[in-house]
Amino acid sequence: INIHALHHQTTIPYAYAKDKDHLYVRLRTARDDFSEIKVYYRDRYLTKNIFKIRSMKKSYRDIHFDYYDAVLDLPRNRYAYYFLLRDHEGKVLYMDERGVWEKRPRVLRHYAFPYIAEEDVYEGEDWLKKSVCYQIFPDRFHRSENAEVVIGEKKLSPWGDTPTTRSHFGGNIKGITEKIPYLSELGITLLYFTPLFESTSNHKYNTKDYYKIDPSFGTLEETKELVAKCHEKGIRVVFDAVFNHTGHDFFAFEDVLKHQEESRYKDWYHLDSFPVSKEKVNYYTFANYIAYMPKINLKNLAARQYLLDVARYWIEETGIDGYRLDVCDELSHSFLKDLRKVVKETKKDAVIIGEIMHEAEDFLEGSELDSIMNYPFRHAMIDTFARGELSLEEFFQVLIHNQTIYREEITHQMLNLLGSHDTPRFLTETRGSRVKLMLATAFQFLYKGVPYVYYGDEIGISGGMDPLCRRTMSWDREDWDMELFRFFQETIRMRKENDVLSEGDFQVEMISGKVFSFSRNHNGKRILAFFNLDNRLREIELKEKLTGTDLYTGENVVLDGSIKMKGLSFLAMEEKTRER
Ligand code: ARE
Repeated sequence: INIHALHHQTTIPYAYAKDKDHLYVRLRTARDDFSEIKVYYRDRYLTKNIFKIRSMKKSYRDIHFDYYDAVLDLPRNRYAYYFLLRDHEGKVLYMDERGVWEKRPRVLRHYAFPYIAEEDVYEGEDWLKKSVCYQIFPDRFHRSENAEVVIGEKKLSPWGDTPTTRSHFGGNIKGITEKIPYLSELGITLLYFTPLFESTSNHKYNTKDYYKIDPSFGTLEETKELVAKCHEKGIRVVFDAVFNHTGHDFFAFEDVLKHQEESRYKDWYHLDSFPVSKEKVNYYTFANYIAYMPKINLKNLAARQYLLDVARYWIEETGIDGYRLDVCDELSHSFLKDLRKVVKETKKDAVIIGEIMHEAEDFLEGSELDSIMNYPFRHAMIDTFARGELSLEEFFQVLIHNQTIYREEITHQMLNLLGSHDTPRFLTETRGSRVKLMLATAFQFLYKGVPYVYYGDEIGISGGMDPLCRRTMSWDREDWDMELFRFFQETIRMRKENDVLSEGDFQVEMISGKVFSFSRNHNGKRILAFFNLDNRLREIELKEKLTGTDLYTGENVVLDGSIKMKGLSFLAMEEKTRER
């Protein structure tokens, strides 16, 4: 037994309220060390040592560890508990608040989860985990000629040209509304737009006016119409909120530039010295020295209130379903907690998604965000599906780690993307291999978490780093990779028809060279998927005979003792209930 591997803590993700009547507990051990683990628990005020006992289930496993968990309940939700672990030879260990005991001590000093306060409970957002997300970069999606837009001095580039950092293509809000039938045809259910508020750039991350839709995109009325029509079609909408920085032409920063030390807005920013100057960039900005994006000082209560009002305004005005927060990891936790209150008060089931490219446990405990853009997932997919750099053992190590650092609900709500407006497109990462894109997409949709499609990936648009990943969408079906498009449609349908994919667990079943299989299990239903990432045909022995239905074709599948897979292929099936 590896005692060093044993771990429990009374905080997330090892202990937390699942809902107001249930406590989730987890224990980590070295892989394969134990045959049985039980949790003993009782009301913490009960003086008699009469414990309820629950066997713990092995819910996760990675290269090094097994993770056991159980859900406990007690009438008054005040928990005292300890663990009993039995190894394969029958040897017993105990774990209590003080650590691991090889010999049972006279008194076990139990762990305590003192009380479940209902107002602290995070239950997750059901609609979010069932979503299929689609990201749109508004300047590049569709240009309607019937829109009320003001292009001003800007010269528009011809639709289809290669974008530069400065090009404007004239995509607009009405244009998106006109393409709702397309979005329905594709099947997506959640739309995320990069910023829409007034701003001089094509990407609009330098906000000039948080209360105004950019005139080149359209009007408030057109925006309301877009959201309402999306809702009619069962599509939720999330706006981008840039609360880390403003544009340098935002009124408060302009006031600072004009009145300097006398400006009543000087504390809205982080200024190094006076006079503040855009040339010297003697103030904090987004990243370093990006003069046109001065960073907001969220410690300042007036600045903070301003942004909270903005957040409330757009939900009330348009009915949107939440926000994606730009540079979220540089906003303060205290601001995020306030923001959550405002957002939830305004719309109970609205969500907050953070743009955080790294691990984000602190943000995802339940009092701040509901989800993040899962870039670690993207990196793992590129390293494995596009480049074949990680072994499958390493790949799953990364993915399981990415799940086990969060509480359960969050793992179902992570936005699992293959690319975005800030990264090369996946098809470019595969050097144009559409088969690899299809395999990665299939995996993404069969995996745990919300699948996320970057506009145009579904028709075969490629493109390297920003600005090349921001090409215009094509509306000429002659240009499309129709096979790819139909594949995306089918994959989205498959996801939506199978709740196991949005609710179920994730278990790696087999790894053999470049072939692997995994299962998703929920309420007695089981989906099994096999992938062959090798270019060559591979035949793999199976432990048992498997029968089921192919999720794509609906045909019966019988795997009698082995599975033969063509190079770069996959099979997803719902398994028939096994007779044991
Ligand atoms: C411009 C250039 C880029 C350059 C960037 C930073 O075009 O090539 O990388 O400046 O110097 C918006 C525009 C961009 C523009 C940028 C600045 O869309 O085109 O880029 O403004 O003018 C970090 C942040 C993350 C941020 C990315 C871009 O953590 O928040 O960088 N993403 C958001 C938006 C962007 C937006 C902004 C922020 C600014 O999604 O579109 O940019 O509002 C490591 C780090 C990450 C880092 C990442 C990439 O992984 O750990 O934290 O992300 O590298 O640099």
